[in-house]
Amino acid sequence: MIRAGETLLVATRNRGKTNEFRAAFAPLGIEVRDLNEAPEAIPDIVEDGETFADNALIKARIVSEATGLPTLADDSGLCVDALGGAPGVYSARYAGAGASDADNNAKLLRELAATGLTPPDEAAAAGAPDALSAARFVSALVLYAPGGETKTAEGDVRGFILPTPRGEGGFGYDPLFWLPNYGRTMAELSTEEKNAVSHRGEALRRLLARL
Ligand code: ITT
Repeated sequence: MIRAGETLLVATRNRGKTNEFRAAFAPLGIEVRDLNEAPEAIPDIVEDGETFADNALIKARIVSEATGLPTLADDSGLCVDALGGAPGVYSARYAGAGASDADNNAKLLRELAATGLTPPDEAAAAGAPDALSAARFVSALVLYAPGGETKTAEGDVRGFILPTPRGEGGFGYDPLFWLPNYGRTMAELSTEEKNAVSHRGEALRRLLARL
């Protein structure tokens, strides 16, 4: 569906995701372009699916049909144990439509404080005694080819939510998401390190194995 020397369109306006896809596809000789650079008119995309996979398919199909190009879409989010899996598919708009990453992170810390829960024992055992909850990042990927052929894959990574942000890299909730195996937050990793451990990196390796 996509070969070395070709350009892959990624159905995202999130430059953080684009950076990660660019780093992952460069060694394969595949250039990545996103919707911020798409000259074609792309219809409004309403992400009203109930699952990450539903929303990834919505994005990939709309953009592929509008452009006639094979299109990769990611739908992803953070599922926090102490919040019953929230914000989940609402991660991008947790603090409201148009919320910034800082707004979403602040809301996450407010909601966790409101639970009144004590830090989980597993966090202390993992080396983060002040962590507020265990959590999981999830990514669903859909590669949609003109004509309707699709390949799909999911990935996830477990970690803990810290009470204060750390690191300048990545995007979204990365500064609050601490990885026991690295002893660092996702925002303290390089793009290559993040791709090696992240939900999106895992989903992408699984997707490439299915091509
Ligand atoms: P597109 O729909 O244009 O791709 P988006 O940011 O709105 O961009 P999603 O609907 O998939 O994408 O929402 C994903 C949100 O989940 C994202 O905005 C972050 O808040 C969070 N998220 C997902 N992956 C993340 C990651 O690797 N690091 C930090 N936060 C992440």
